Amino acid sequence: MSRKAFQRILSRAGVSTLAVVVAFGLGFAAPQAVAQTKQIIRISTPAVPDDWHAKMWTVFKENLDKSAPGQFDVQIHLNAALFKQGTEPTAMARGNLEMSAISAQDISKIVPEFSIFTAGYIIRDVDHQQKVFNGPIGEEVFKPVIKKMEVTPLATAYLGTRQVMLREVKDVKTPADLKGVKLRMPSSKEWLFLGEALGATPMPMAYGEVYLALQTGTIDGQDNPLPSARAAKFYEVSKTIVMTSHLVDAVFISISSKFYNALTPDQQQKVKLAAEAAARYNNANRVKDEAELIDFFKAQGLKIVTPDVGAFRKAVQQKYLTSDMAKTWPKGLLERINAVR
Ligand code: KDO
Repeated sequence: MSRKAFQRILSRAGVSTLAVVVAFGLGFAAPQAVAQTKQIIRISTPAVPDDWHAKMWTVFKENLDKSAPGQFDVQIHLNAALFKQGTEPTAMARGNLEMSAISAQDISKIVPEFSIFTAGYIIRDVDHQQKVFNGPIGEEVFKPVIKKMEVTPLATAYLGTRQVMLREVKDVKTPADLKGVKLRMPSSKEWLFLGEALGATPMPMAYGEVYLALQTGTIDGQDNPLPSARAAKFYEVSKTIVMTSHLVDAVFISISSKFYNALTPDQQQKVKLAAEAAARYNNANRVKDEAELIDFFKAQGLKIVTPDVGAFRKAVQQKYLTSDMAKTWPKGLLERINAVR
């Protein structure tokens, strides 16, 4: 074929003259190579722009653009703008979304035994969390996720340690002090169970509605890690933080298996490394924030309450261990999690 004829075909396909010249200059590259398009990676998250697990997606994008130049078009959608909170796993399984950071509660809906990670006071701290999920236990518990959900977890991001925040000034020492408190929880039965275990009256609500609900008094409080409370400005409409530290929370950076399995091994490796870099960035910043934020909130006029964490731990653990949920937990897993040091 002459260069002119080739150029006519390609220009109808939207390929520029420059690309044709370059292709011929390189010794006639195959038309597919010339017209190669980037693979689109759509990301959806309810995270607000100022939060670390929103910013981590830019780290993901930059890493991938660097390691696999020209191969991917990473599109980041924050504030649940693309998919509603909690609907991301289904969207990924169906191939309508490529990536998200999903919660243990999302996973438990399909993989009930994963609910062990939704239980309060099981994971001790960020180091424990990272060791559990990056070690043999992680490998084991992610297998049914990949199999049943058609979603592949790539890295574990520390969301932070959840604390209770209330819109009024209140002294809370034990779960009994939360009796009748309308505590917003994310909308799933695993989350509501946690709210109940804390002694409160849980109210399901999407993350994006929490600020207004606190402002208007539709709810009395909500629980989230301190960095998220700063980023979403919940402190502007709260007066008390009760340092219950009830859940050392994670979100799992995950990818649609349909999409991931269609990548070359080299691309898979690069996507995974980029996800790990994003998680590292998030984790380091959240840990730093958690150490500094108490002072920030105090300066904003909030009352910081140190409750009887032992009383909360005892009540919450008791409620979980005697629940139907615990019956789905693989035998010996709790002991193995506890033994990770
Ligand atoms: C929330 O809705 O309280 C929560 O913290 C739950 C998490 O699993 C996660 O979805 C998170 O919101 C969002 O990423 C927003 O920070």
